[in-house]
Amino acid sequence: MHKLVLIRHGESEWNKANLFTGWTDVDLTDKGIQEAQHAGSLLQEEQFVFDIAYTSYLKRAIKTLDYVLEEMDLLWIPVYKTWQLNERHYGSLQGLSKKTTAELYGEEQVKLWRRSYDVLPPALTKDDERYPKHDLKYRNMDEKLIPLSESLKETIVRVKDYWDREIAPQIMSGKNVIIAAHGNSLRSLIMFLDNLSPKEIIDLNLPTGIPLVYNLDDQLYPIEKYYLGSEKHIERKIKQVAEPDNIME
Ligand code: DG2
Repeated sequence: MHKLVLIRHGESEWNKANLFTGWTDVDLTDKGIQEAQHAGSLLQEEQFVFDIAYTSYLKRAIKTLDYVLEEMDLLWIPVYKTWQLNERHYGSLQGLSKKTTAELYGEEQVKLWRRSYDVLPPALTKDDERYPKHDLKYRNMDEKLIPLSESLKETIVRVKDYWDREIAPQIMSGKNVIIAAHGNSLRSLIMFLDNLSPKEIIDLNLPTGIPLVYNLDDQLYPIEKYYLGSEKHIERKIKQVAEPDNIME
């Protein structure tokens, strides 16, 4: 049996402000740091050990992984960063308030943009300062791969490509893997791991900073999966992601 742990980064500045974030490189809040540290100590208590870690190019996920590994005294393990685990690109919604967008376009439209499988958020134009090619991180990236907007469908293609090429072979070879990434890049991963339909994926919301543990068989089919932590607390956090206007503490 193989163990895989997925963790969405801790609360970010823009999660707190309820803004569409996507590829915007915002930092963790103090609460986000605490969430990451708490996740690390839970994993430590449960005696998890990782051989290798993966994360995105975005600091909210990179720092979350760092805080987790620090708590576990595993800062020494190899960490691979890739744009392919970045959050789904939210197009020209990036930087807009989720609440105001719902008031302008209606709750239903915003739910389609946030949770549907294949509805694309409005695209950026290449002269927009938010176009990733203007960011140092992506300067060597093939322009054909740089998104102007992504639905979950496009996000899955790039996440699955990286999974098949890099992550799955490591797990198959017996390594324990942790992946620190984002709400929608992890929903993408879960969609193909759990073989969910476009209808089933709509209701999947990932809480910030909570380790999601998968036990996988030799073909990497899930045998069991569970969140680490108090069920009630996790349920509240999931609800908050689904309805971010109802801010709870
Ligand atoms: C959030 C997810 O990404 O937002 O891009 O706004 O996981 O990096 O905080 P993350 C964003 P929703 O799809 O839940 O609205």
